[in-house]
Amino acid sequence: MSLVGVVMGSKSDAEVMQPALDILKELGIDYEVNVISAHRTPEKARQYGLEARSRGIEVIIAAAGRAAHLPGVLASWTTLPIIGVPLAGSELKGIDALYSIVQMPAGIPVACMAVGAAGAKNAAYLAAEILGLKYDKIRKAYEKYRSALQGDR
Ligand code: RP5
Repeated sequence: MSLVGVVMGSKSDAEVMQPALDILKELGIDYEVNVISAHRTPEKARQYGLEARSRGIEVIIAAAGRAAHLPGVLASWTTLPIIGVPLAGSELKGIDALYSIVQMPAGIPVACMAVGAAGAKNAAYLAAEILGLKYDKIRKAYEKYRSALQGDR
């Protein structure tokens, strides 16, 4: 059963989000991937948010570019933690998506990562930290990764 739901606003977001999937796999975290647009397929976004918890999802990573309302819209339909990843690719190079995600009005939180690939990677690591509170296996896999960093540089 998938613990992490990775949602992206467009198929065109898949390449930059691949590192997140690679990291989740390396850490032994089951995940699912869906392309859902908050503006093109709003009903799908609503259903996803409403049903995610009952399907066993515990953390949602939501990535989008431009006026990136997907993380906030999903957050409006669920109380699961939402990790937003702002993506570049527009004329504004991700500043638009960054501001859209990081500037959620008070009351409905969305965690905002860095723009692009770094954000995709950190979204997976943050998901591991959250899930590690409950799952020892995930915490240990994540701690192993963190320990290995100490010999890197
Ligand atoms: C957002 O608009 C998506 O997340 C994507 O980053 C961007 C462009 O999407 P496409 O027009 O390439 O499908 O909704």
